[in-house]
Amino acid sequence: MADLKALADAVIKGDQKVAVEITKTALEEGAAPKSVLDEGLIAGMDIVGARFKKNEIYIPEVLIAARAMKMAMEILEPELVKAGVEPVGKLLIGTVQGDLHDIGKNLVAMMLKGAGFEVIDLGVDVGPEKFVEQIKASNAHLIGMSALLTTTMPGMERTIQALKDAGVSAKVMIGGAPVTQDYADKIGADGYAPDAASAVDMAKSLVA
Ligand code: B1M
Repeated sequence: MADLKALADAVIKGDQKVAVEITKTALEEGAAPKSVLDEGLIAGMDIVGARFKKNEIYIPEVLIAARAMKMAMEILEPELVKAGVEPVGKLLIGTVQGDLHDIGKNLVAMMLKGAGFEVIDLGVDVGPEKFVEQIKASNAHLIGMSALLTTTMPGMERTIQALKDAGVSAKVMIGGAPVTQDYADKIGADGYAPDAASAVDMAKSLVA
């Protein structure tokens, strides 16, 4: 039987080729897609997240690991759908209006995918109206907003207000270099995370 611990190790090392090979072999041998996800890909990304939090590894290693996970997910995803496996939660994410920074937002999105979330990425420069329109269309449980400029942070508050006005009950999580817990509290966000690994913990607690 394919070694799912070796799959987790391949993700941790960012070895795309091995991650894809083991995923294919595991499925061919009849492993349950959910086990491949939980014991292989998510187990690997959990360790990556924990090491990133402890500053044992840095952004480039996380991006490489996330890429390996993404390649393996492309093979696994159709099998998960066939098997009717539900994601941990559905999250809509975007960088707020006027802001084009997306490296941190992409990292958060990748880590959340690695943790089993379905992620709909709206990209950059996302205005309140688009967040409202897309949350209604997707029925996502969570909205994630990223801002890197002090001048674009108020877009988070405007979006929260627009969501309230539209009667949307999805939880809101925010982050980005200038964003703080105090700011999150001030504008009524449900959660704040200082980094991508903490964003996974926060998202899990918000959908629990
Ligand atoms: Co710009 N930029 N930039 N920039 N840029 C900063 C942010 C800046 C601090 C540089 C500086 O002056 N020292 C400064 C902002 C000052 C401020 O407002 N306080 C700045 C500025 C001023 C600008 C322009 C206005 C410059 C100009 O044109 N005059 C301009 C604005 C354009 C716009 O957006 N409208 C601009 C443009 C750019 C580039 C396009 C050149 C490029 C962006 C490329 C891209 O993203 N595709 C760029 C870059 C790369 C930076 C720096 C160098 C790096 C940002 C980054 O990617 N960090 C940055 C200076 C710096 O930080 N050293 C700077 C790495 C990334 C992984 O971290 O995004 O913080 P970060 O994400 C972290 C956490 O914050 C958290 O998790 C991530 C991973 O741990 N997180 C979340 C992020 N989002 C989250 C969401 C969550 C939870 C956690 O929940 C949903």
